[in-house]
This record gives sequence, C-alpha cells and structure tokens, in this order.
Amino acid sequence: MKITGVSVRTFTYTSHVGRDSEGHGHPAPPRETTQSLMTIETSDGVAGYAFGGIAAGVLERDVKPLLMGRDSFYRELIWQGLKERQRLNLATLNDKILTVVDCALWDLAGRALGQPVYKLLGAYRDKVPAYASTMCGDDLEGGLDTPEAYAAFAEWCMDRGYPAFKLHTWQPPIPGAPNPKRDVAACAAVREVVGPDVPMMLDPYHYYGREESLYLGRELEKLDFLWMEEPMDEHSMSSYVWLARQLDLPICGPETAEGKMYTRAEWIKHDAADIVRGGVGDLGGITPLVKVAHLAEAFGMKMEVHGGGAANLHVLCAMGIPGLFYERGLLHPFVDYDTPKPWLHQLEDPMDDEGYVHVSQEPGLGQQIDFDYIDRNLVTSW
Ligand code: LLH
Ligand code: MG
Repeated sequence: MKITGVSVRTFTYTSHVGRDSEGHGHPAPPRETTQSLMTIETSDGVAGYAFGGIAAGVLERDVKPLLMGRDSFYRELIWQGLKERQRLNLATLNDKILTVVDCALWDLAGRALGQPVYKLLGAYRDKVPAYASTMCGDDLEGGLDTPEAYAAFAEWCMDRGYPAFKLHTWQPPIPGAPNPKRDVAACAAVREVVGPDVPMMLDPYHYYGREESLYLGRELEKLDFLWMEEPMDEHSMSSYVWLARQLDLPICGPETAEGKMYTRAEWIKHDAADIVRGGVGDLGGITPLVKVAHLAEAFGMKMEVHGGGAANLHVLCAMGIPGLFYERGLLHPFVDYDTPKPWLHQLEDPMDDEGYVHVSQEPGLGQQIDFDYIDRNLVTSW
C-alpha cells in the first residue's frame, strides 16, 4: 500500500477553554480557535487521520520525502527516519509532529486491515479505569479556587463514577501560587470527602525546589497518595533521584522531559522515579510509547500514560500489567467534558457509570470524524 498523498487541513471551532500566560488551560469565554487534521492517503484508496498541526514548510521539506511512495505499513522505518531528521531540525520538527504522523499511520493500518489499533498492537483489555484529572487551580469563584472547591468537585467526580482523582493545583500566574502548604490543604480536603480508599494523585507546580518537593511528598504519604508527578523541573534527573530516595510515596515520571524512550531508560536506570511516565504526545507517537511500556514491564515497573485521547487509550488497552489508569480530563466544574469535540461525532473516551473508559471497536483509532464540520469550517489546507 503505497503512500500517494499527505496533507493537512486547518479548521476553526469554538473553544470554552483559554490558556493563561504560562500555557495552563482554564475555563474561558467562548473564543474561535483552530485545530488541524493530517491525512495520509494510499494507492489502495484507504486513508489514515490524526489531529495536530504541521507547518506547510516542515511538511514539504521533512515529512513528505519520508512518506511519499513508501509502503504505509513501514511505520518503524518512517518513525526512525523522522527521528534522525530531528537532528539539527528539532526547533521545527518536534516530537508533536512525529506524533501526528505516527498516529495517522497507525490509524491507516487499522482502517486498511479492518481492526482497531489496540488489536493490531496485541489487545489486553477493552476498557480501562479512569481517574478524574483536574485542570490547574484558578481564582474563579466556584471553580478550583480553594481547597474546599477541590473537595466539592471531587465529590461530584465520585458521583459521576470516577474511581480515582488527581489534583493539578495552583501554578503562576494564579495569585498566591505556588504554595506547597496550600497544595497540601487541597489534597487533605479532597481526602477528607472521598474517604481513605480512593486512589489519589498530585501534579503540582512543576518548578518547586527539592525542599518543597520533599515536604509535599512527606505530607502526601500521610494522606496515603498513590503517586506525585513533576514537582520539579524534569531536566534535573539528580533532583528526582534525591527525592525518590527519601520518600516511600511513589514518584511518577518523567512526563514532559524530551528524549523519548532514551530519557525514560535513564530514569529507570538511575532510580529517579518509581512509576514510568509518557504519552503519545510526549514521546512522538504510539510507536515509542509502546517501547516505553515494554521497557517499564521488563523492569517490573508500572507505567502511567500521560494524557487522554484515542491513541493513548489504544496503547493502554494493549498494555498488560504496567498501566493502571486512563487520565480523563482535564476536568473542571465549569467544563462539560462529556460532550464530544465539535469535529467528532462521538466521544473518543466514553466513560461508564463505574468509571471505565471503553476503547472503540471501529477500525483504526476509531475516532468518528465529522468531515462535513471540518469542510464547513476550513481555513486552509496544504
Ligand atoms: O500544567 C498543566 O497544565 C497540566 O499539568 C498538564 O500539563 C497536564 O497535561 C498534565 O500534566 N497531566 O498529567
Ligand atoms: Mg502531569
């Protein structure tokens, strides 16, 4: 099946989430913004799709030469080729682009063979328990503005069926942030209302120092948390070795650190984390995420997948022991997460009343793409 066409369409939609000056999402008045869809076509008439933008110049110069005319099943060869091309081009050919290409190729393979991606990978399960993953704290009245507000939202999430809860607490530029004591107060308030048996996690400010992180870890041990992630800049692996050595609380990471499977291997080797972390968007696609899952399994470690979406869900459903939960969110009292994105006919991560997210049985990634919506709202294509 030869690749005959590679294109990107960019379209508008109305978003109810805005980004603060540090890039964290919060509820916001409706605003028009854009999304992109990559399409890879083949000589057999089958196409694969993935959402995410690739600039026209990068598509022409770096991506197309590796794809056009090639057998679309050679995903590993294409991924390795893109990875090598990143040397000297990392500023434009980043891992998000590798993710889009790789996910579109997996979608294409599934559509061509009439199977969902998780079955191509080697299925292990059809559903995964979710945890409610909150947005970062804010200063919106009735939002996530106080420890009590987190507690009230956690109660709502438990009623909705979530079996576990992760707080993203306050980060600059929210007034008063960062503040480890306030983070602990929010964690304690949630523990109080959900009771002792609900698994809980914390993802605080990502640039605390060693002392603040140790303080947080010790307090979370008292509250019987399941893990803490990214309390410090992940580029300092030594800081994580220092922290993990002193805590019984599992540290989960690295999440956003660059370096794909190589960085995860180094963290495992140096005991910098107790639980391995990575998602399709952090690592450069399904292909490297599977490598990291196998790496974690081989070291007898769990791997918690970062972020939601169809591609992460398919990998989770093909992983054996390493992955406990699907990260569902980011959630907020003012945001209706259970309404599909405007460009999809259905949710890509539907959750039942018992807190299980079910993977699609449709071929490929199984996203029900509303192509009419995309055409109606098209801005540009290349
Ligand atoms: O800082 C944020 O906005 C969130 O932490 C975000 O990066 C989220 O994806 C995350 O870390 N989830 O675990
Ligand atoms: Mg995180």
